[in-house]
Amino acid sequence: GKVRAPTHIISTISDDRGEEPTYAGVPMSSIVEQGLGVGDVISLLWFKRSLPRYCTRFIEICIMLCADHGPCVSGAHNTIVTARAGKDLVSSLVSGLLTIGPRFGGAIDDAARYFKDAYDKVSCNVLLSVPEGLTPYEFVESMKKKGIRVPGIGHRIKRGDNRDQRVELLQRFARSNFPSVKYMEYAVEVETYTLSKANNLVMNVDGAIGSLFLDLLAGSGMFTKQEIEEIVGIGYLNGLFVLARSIGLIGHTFDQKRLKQPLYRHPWEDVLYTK
Ligand code: Q5B
Repeated sequence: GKVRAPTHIISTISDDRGEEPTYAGVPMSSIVEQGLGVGDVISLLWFKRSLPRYCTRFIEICIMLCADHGPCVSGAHNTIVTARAGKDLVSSLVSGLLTIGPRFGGAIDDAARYFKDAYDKVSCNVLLSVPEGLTPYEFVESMKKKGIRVPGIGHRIKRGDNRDQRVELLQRFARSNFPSVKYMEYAVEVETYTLSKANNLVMNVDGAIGSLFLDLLAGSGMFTKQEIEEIVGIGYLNGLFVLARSIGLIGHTFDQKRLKQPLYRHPWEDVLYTK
């Protein structure tokens, strides 16, 4: 018989060899004819399955809400400076994307990891009737002892009395559409405790997405426990912020070019020169 030459790449998410491309086995025509959206495409290409409508809608809401947050945040600032240095679209975009990380936008995966770990410990202890569960108070204090900031908590401009509307929108959607919001409720309890310590320690958009995605994974019935561990372990969820914010960063690049903005130079007066 025929002998297959050894392959150097294994790919399981898409196929372009047939008459039309497929995403996780679903032909492009079917995606278009069924009126599916970008949330469905993300479900197919990232999670390799079709998810229920409320899940794909949630993914789309995350993308829309995180698309931009003004010119002053790290990512937009870098993109603007790069575009004003005369660089092309891709350079301006990636210079902004490179700021996404543990402090800015890239705390979603860690928020999911820590909230999952802490909540699962609590529920496990409750089930086993073990008296010492990891309460939100103990979780926050244990993080403090380790010198780790709670991912998904804290914001530069949002406060207890000026909450992030994006967080509220996501939570409202989940409360009305998700079968269970146990991880989100746990994160809210964590926030209640952190807010009692300082007014800037609100739940931020990373914390809201991280905790709610745990609820989506656990409550939809579409993922096994092992798959959830893998998704959280590999770290899929920062991808939502990266994808979303790319929309805004591209917009900032075009804005600077359209406005014919000159080379940026930071003013001397705003630098503390010291020995
Ligand atoms: N403290 C976000 O800090 C920020 C604490 C904490 C315990 C915490 C900080 C943080 C975790 C990472 C995270 C996502 C760096 C943020 C985003 C997208 C965005 C951005 C936008 C968009 C802000 C003052 C005191 C200190 C700290 C303590 C602060 N955070 N303690 N756990 N999590 N969060 N990132 O304002 O005793 O004085 O030493 O790292 O979730 O990125 O719009 O801007 O859409 O673009 O710099 O929304 O919270 O506060 O450093 O002056 O800290 O609070 O230890 O205590 P700040 P600092 P002490 S959403």
